[in-house]
Amino acid sequence: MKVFLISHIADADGIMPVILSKLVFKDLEYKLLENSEVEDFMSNAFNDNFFDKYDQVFMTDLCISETLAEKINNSSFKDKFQVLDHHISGIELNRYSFITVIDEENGVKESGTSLYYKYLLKHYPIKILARPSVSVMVSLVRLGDTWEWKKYNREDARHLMTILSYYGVEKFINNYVDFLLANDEFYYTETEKMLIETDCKRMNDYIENKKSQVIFKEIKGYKTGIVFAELYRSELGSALAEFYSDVDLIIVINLSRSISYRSVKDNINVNEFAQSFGGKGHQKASGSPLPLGLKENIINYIFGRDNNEY
Ligand SMILES: [Mn+2]
Repeated sequence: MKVFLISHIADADGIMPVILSKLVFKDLEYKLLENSEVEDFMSNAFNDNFFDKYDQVFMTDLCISETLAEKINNSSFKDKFQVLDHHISGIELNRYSFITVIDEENGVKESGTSLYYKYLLKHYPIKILARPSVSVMVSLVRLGDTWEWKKYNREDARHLMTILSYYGVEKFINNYVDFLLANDEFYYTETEKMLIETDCKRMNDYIENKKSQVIFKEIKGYKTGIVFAELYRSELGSALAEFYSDVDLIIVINLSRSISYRSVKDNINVNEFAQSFGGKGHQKASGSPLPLGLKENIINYIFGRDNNEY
């Protein structure tokens, strides 16, 4: 069986489905994408009949637009396509047989990885999937991605993100495929533990430093705190949202990637806020793409002025 997987490039929750797929399917190809790239990739692939050569196509931790879902629903592609996502912004798409969006079930927050794992256990119940090393790693990814690790004090769940950022995507995948094939129990190696400890200190320093760089601004009636940062986006956003308790939400602008929105307030829905800027996500954590032409505008702003304007 030939399988194609499309998943989210941004974090462990998007990468873990590749690892699980490699354990289950011999003939696998995959594509990791940013949220902003999904629509183009999928419409092109769909229009070019790219998926014809595959028996099954999965999409995890990402979702497609309603327009594309409608098109797929009117084609035979829907019979071999399965979307498994946990971003609440796509919840209405559950009416399509090939789309499953679950944000939370029975009080447990789901993630792309946890939904995919359940799907694989049900449809491809091979032995290795039931190994504690696999199920523990899946639950660590879920705890880390949904921030439930905070509720249960599971710092070790966030460490997977640290390892991912050091290893990079390809090495992370290869490393953990080998690890899960070889080990019944999940653990961090001595080298990884050292890395985690060093990185933790670096992250705390980074966050501490960013606290003084926050720019406060009211946007669409919300009190926001804005910061430019490329590293530790989630932790930074969340730490700043807690630290500056008078702001409604924190905006982290990563000029290399995208914009993140974080809040710790019950009455604030950053998914709605993100949607008004072309983004999406969860109630307390969302993102939106960088506007087109932003980098060019910045360059022009810096270098495009006349001499006497400096
Ligand atoms: Mn996710």
